[in-house]
Amino acid sequence: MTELKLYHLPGACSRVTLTALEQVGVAYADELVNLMQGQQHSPEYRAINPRGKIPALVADGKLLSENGAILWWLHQTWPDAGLLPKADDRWSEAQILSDLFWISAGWHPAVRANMMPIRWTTGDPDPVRERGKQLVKPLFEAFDARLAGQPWWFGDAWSILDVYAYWNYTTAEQGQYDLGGLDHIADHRRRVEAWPAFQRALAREQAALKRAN
Ligand SMILES: N[C@@H](CCC(=O)N[C@@H](CS)C(=O)NCC(=O)O)C(=O)O
Repeated sequence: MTELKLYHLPGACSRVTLTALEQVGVAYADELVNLMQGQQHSPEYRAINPRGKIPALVADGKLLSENGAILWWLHQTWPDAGLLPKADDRWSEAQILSDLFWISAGWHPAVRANMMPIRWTTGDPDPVRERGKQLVKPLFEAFDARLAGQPWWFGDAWSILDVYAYWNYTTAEQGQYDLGGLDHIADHRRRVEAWPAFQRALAREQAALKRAN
């Protein structure tokens, strides 16, 4: 059995990976990395993940970082967990990867400009936040339109990309992005929040917080 440990923080993008682990149903340990206190820069954490980011998954003592890579590895290792659709051929597999890259390398950084504008300027963060809002607007509108005809990212079946999309739009919302009028996203939000693995991930986050305090 692979020994797994996830480094994460409640509410951070590691919530997606945490939900994936819950969906897989495998045993894993977890440890909170307090980003607010700069723990990601500590020599102890850099020894675990030299990139200084969460999530970081340590599997049998070996590091795997980047949400997309962790999700892909979990999916490949436990293909029946339903994290992503099963591909019939190389082309469909590449299409799934394309969506995974898009959500983690396209949306995710755009949302960060919205949520943490101070990271992108040494001056006034307000124009950066405004620009962030402009950048994410078409992405959220396109997702809302996609959801008009289907409940989940890939159609009728839940996938971990639904949780990633949820993280993107709720994080933008925390960065003052108004999701008003995006009714399909509002419905999607309720569906994701009711998803059992997501609820277990939230409980796991709370447990980690309690241990850390
Ligand atoms: N591309 C990375 C981004 C990870 C990332 O930016 N994580 C944030 C938390 S959501 C982080 O560790 N921030 C700490 C920092 O940048 O100092 C991934 O998808 O895993």
